[in-house]
Amino acid sequence: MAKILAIGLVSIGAVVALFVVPGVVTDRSGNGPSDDGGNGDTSSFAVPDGEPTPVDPARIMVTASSHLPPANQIDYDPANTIDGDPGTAWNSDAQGTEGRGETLVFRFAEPVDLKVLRFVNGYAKSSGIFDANHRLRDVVVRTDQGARSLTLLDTSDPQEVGFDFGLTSKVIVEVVDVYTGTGFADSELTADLAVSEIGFVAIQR
Ligand SMILES: [Ca+2]
Repeated sequence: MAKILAIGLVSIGAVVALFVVPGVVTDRSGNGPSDDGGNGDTSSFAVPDGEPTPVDPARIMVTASSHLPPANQIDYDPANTIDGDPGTAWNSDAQGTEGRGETLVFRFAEPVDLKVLRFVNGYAKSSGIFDANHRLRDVVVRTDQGARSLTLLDTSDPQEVGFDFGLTSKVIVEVVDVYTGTGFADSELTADLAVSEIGFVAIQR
C-alpha cells in the first residue's frame, strides 16, 4: 500500500511540479482530507485558476515553536527559511529533543491552492555546518485540507514534493524525527535542528 501511494505521489509531482527533483520525498500516510488542519475558514474563497507559481515570501508570515537567540551577529529566526538564501537558517532552541516536536507555521496573506513544497534541509551554509547540525527527517505537513507525512532526504541540495495539498491559508510543518548531527568537536557550539529554506508553489489569485 505504501509503495502504491509513493508511486502515486511521484506521478502527481511530475504533473504539477515545475522543477521536479526525482525521488525526493516518501509519503507514508496517504491521509485524506481531515478536520485536523486547523481553523482556517476558506469557504468564502473560490479555488483560483492558472499555473502554479512560487508564493512571494513577502506574502508569507512564518513563526516557529522556538529559535536560537542571535549570537556572533548571526540570527536563527524562522524568517530565514523564506529569505531565498541557503546560507541562512532557522535553528530550533531544542533542549534534549534534537528538534523533535518543533513546529514551523507559514501563514499566507490569502489562501493558495498549494501544489509543491520545496526544502533546503539543514544548515546549508557549508558542508561542515550541515553535518554538525540536525536535519529534518520525518515531518507532518498540515494544511487547511488535512495532514500528510513526508520523509525528507538528508541532503543540502534543494528537494521538493509535488502533491495536491489543496486550498489553504497556512502550512504547519511538524518535526517528527531528525537526522542527528555530529555536533561541534572542540567547541562550545551546540548542534541544533536547522532548516535553510522552505518554499511553496501554488496556484494563486
Ligand atoms: Ca535561508
